[in-house]
Amino acid sequence: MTELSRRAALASGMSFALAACSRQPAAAEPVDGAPLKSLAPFPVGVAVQAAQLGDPAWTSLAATHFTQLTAEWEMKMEYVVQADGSFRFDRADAIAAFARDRGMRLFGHTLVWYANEPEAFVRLDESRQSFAGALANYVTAMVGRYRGLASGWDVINEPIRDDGSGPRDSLWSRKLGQVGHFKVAFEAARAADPQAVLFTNDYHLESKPAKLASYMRLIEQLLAEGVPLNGIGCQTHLDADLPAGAITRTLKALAGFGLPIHLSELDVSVVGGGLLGDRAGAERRQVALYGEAMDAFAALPQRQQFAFTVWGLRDGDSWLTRENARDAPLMFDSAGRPKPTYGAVVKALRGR
Ligand code: 9MR
Repeated sequence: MTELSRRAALASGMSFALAACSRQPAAAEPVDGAPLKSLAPFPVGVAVQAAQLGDPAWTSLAATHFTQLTAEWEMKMEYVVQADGSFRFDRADAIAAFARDRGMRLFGHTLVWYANEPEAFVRLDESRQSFAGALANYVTAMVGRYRGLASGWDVINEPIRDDGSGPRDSLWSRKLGQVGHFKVAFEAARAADPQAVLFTNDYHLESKPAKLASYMRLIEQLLAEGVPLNGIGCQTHLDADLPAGAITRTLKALAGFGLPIHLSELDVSVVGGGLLGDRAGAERRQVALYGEAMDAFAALPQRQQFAFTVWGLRDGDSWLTRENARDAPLMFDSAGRPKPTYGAVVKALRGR
């Protein structure tokens, strides 16, 4: 089993386990401030797994603060594309219905990702045409199904190598070319929903200047080639030792394209990075980074503020705490109580 599929399997099993054991009294309302959505003049998003929709503590806390949902993994090929090549939409539909019923926006994540290479695509014949047709068919099915509800899509996720040396190789780039696979996916998405904002999205742009530069070069090239990309995602998975100023510089640089920016997957690990062993120091830096992230996002031109999204609601919901139970990367603790990171975000919103 690959690392990714191990994590995916773990995540799916765990999410049900978490839902089952968190049927407790509803979480306390935040004590130190108004709901985020009443303070933010732009959408505030949170990642969701379908099982969490059956957890009243999760749904009431999420609906109190957030106005947009991103499926954490159930709208990816790893769940949607089955071994025989057919698609299953049950969980994506459940998430979409919840968003619609609560008046929230849905954000589509993600259509094409190097980490998802389903067997049904791998075994397609070598003909470039049929591979392109199959990918376009998938994108059309997904984007068309949620047209009018999904405000945007991560069309291609994580295109840049970790060392920043250029775009990654993947099944998609090998079959269709680097720019070619962007063209196929973005053009199909654009045709299926003319209104949705179409993103590429990546991580560690704040801590790796070479990766940021490479990401920006790719975006420049795609725009020059006429790829209908019109949004830029900055995941913002951080370690607490990230120096002050890095988030602000990164968002400013990305905003230079003039396109909508999605701060798309914020969390700050207190166990990764160079502050291991200094928990109090890591937590102080974590609070400061949450504040800086909101300050920097709120400082962007209004028309570029697509959404500010956190990658999970409560610490116990996070992919990071599934990897290391000592981590606590989010704004609410596992009981749903607001943490100092939440306070920093509220303060940044009030100080705009
Ligand atoms: O948090 C997600 C986790 O539950 C899934 O198992 C995993 C594989 O689908 O993906 C995680 O989310 C990733 C996101 O889709 C892309 N950026 C990095 C995120 C954390 O790994």
